Amino acid sequence: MGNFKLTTVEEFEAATEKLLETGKKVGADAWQYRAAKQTPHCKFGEQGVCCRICAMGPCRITPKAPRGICGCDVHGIVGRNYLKFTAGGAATHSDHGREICHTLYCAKPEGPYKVKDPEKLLRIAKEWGVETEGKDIYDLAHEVAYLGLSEYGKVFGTQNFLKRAPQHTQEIWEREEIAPRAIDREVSCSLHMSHMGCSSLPEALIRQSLRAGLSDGWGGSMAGTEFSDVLFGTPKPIETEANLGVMVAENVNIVVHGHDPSLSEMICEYADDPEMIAYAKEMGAKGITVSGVCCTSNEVAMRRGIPMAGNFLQQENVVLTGACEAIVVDVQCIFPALGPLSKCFHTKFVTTSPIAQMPDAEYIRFNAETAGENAKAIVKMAIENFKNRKPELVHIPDMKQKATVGYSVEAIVKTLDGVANSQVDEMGTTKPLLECITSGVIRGAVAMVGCNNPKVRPDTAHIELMKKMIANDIIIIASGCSAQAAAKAGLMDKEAKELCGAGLKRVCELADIPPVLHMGSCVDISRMMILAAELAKDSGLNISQLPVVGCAPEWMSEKAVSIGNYVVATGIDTFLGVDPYVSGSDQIAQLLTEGVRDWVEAAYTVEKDIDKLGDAMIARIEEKRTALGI
Ligand code: MSK
Repeated sequence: MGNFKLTTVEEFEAATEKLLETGKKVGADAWQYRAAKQTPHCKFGEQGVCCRICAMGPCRITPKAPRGICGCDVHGIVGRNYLKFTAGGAATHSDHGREICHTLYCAKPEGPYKVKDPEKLLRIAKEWGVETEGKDIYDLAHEVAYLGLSEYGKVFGTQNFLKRAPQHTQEIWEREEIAPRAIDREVSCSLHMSHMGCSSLPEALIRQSLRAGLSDGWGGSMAGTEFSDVLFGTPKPIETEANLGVMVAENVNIVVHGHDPSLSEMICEYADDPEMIAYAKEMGAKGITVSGVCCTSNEVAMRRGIPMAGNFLQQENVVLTGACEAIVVDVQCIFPALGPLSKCFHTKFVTTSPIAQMPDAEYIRFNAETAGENAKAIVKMAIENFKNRKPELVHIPDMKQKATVGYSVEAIVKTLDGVANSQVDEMGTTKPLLECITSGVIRGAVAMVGCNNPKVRPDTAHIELMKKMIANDIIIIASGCSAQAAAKAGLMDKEAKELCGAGLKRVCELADIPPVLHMGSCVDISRMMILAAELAKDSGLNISQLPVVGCAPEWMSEKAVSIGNYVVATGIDTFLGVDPYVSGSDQIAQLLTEGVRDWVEAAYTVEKDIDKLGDAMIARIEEKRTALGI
């Protein structure tokens, strides 16, 4: 195994403890203290039985008060809350996708945004029936971007990307009336249905939850992923590093955080500019280091090899190092705590989007038309802040791991081509991967996704489950903060093959891959849907027959529920380690964990015991193999 060693959760925690000590010296608050003050949580909220959708309440359901003032029972209340939660997630992902469509619409040959993957643009144009012959690539980009934007409010029909799914899946969506129409329509329809005096029938509420989820996964998120690839390049395997040790004490440290790559791509461009590097040196630094947190980090790691400082629950830690000149955020998953925390240090907390405005921040409004100037101003601000550091507060934990990232579907197909032990197929199919699965060299795959949540010891569930899966020859595709947990631990180092069962280890060696493949950010779970669709088409099986499951063991956001709904609605069993506030209704819980299987051939499993969750996933994968006779 050479010198390879995973970073343990105990080591993470010891490093965090030391940073919290620094925080105490300057009177900084932290999520660990706030979580303690918020515990125990409100039981009504946890069970989903509190209704505050009209001003007659709030109504809380108890044995003595089994109905709200309007007469709605607990199942209607829990179901409406679940649908609203989903709509929040679908709106968020999809609005991200809309921003990316808009950025593509603004692309120009002279920049700042250019078309970096014209082949992908041509593929999408043909798929959508757009004439490509003899067209200037930028004219085509604008035409396709306009069509992409139109998907949000299309008057008739369903989402264009649905045609990427296997015929059988499309038929299910039609039959069950969950094929998403206009993206915005599914969000507003969800809010309409869950308004006072509309739906309270569990089946109707859960059906719309699946539909709104699909409008995200096969609509807005897919647009976000596909058009980001067109603009910034489709990811290919690339080396990077992960954990706080990627920050460099002698350099100006800029940390990008959030989700939208339009901002972070520009920051990376300008941080690399010789003029800016010279300016940093003039200000006493040796250079400029850009690193990332959350999904913005995943985006720039996959395309540029920018190192990953950490995931969701590590966002405060980057400031606590005392070596962060600027934490620059765009949208989603940003703690408002970063404002007051930054004030305890010299750090500039820079918000950039009208969507995510927060107190105690410097607001530099970023938009596609002025992106270059905005990014330059932010990089300059960080450089000029270097001199304000308090050296006595600087401590960067000496902790990082190597990681190979950048496994888009295209990259996975290309990389695994040639690995299967017989009948290697031509480029462009998933057949080599299928061959590994049907021969049993790989038993199956788990899509590991989602956040951290203080309800779970941070990163433990991600890491322990991944270790368990790969030891059982189950390959992992990971995204979001789950991917970063893996990278920080060392599971994206190719040497992690040593932790695999014999079959997966052999595949890792032959294909020269780590056993946990980094597929990107939260919106990139759409890549996983495309991979599942291709595997089904190439094998002639239904998606639900594939030995593949999804898992979000530490999820926390509304987006995660929307994701779970589209993964299940695509036919993939999904395993959660945190309850989605539905335990108050046995009818809603039954629908999600069993009933929806009759509609979409998959369902949820919720299990807080991580070991049992892992066993259940392996059992499900083996069950599917047995059913296929492989
Ligand atoms: S960033 S949604 S904490 S995965 Fe996409 Fe991480 Fe979850 Fe945000």
